[in-house]
Amino acid sequence: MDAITALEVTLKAAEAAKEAKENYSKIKWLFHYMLPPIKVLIVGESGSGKTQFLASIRDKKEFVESRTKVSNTKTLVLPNGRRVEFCDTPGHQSLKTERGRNVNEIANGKYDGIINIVCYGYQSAEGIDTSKIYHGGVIKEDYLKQNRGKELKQMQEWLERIYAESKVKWVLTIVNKADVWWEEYEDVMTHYEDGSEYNANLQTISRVSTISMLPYCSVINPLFGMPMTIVFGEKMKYAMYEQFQQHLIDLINK
Ligand SMILES: Nc1nc2c(ncn2[C@@H]2O[C@H](COP(=O)(O)OP(=O)(O)OP(=O)(O)O)[C@@H](O)[C@H]2O)c(=O)[nH]1
Ligand SMILES: [Mg+2]
Repeated sequence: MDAITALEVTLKAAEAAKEAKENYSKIKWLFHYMLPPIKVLIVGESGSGKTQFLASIRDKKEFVESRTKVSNTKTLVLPNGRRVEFCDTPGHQSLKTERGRNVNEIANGKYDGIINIVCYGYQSAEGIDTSKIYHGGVIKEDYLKQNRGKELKQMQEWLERIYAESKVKWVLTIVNKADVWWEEYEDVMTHYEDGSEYNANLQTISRVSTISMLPYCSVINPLFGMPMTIVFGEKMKYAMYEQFQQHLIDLINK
């Protein structure tokens, strides 16, 4: 074999190896895609941003404005091909029966993970009289405290369904609306971290679950039309999205 032929053979072999590698990646992706989807239940108080969160991770640009009345399922395909099926539930107190159906399925082993959407009391509500919750351009502490109490109360609905028989392997708390509470970062984290009442509630299920928490922003928007101090931008929002995506992959691969 002369030098030119040897070079041609080497180049062809390199090309074939590249093609084989690409095909292998495609087959691996397809293999992941064919696996049964990971099932995740999304819970949280009305107005905490469950539906908007789901839109943000599925790269849907729509702005969510109305309360969810009926639970519904949306699928996300991860970069490696793995499908994740999210069940969005209605958070309003009057819709306890509707979401109760999904919460009961926790005990039946349907869900692999739970995402609890919280927002440090900055829940929005339809038809709210804003004059009752504002004072001097800031939201009244009473309103926020009351909402934080509702968050704690509602989590009991699903916590008590996670017994040893349920398949739930992880519970992730998404502290949503970072654009709204960003300047209170320390207080917000302390409210949900180790040592808090919120965390103590979660620790009651620590034997069967991985418990974690992430700050998040689903959309940058003035709450109740209140003027915003621009300290939080799209770059930070995207960084939080990327952190969430990686975290979800890690939880699934655990
Ligand atoms: N500023 C800001 N607003 C948000 C964020 N996430 C959600 N919202 C807004 O909060 C409001 C409530 O969001 P939803 O997604 O409807 O809340 P939900 O938890 O699905 O409420 P229910 O369906 O009633 O249970 C909407 O106007 C959202 O656009 C966020 O990260 N930042
Ligand atoms: Mg909703």
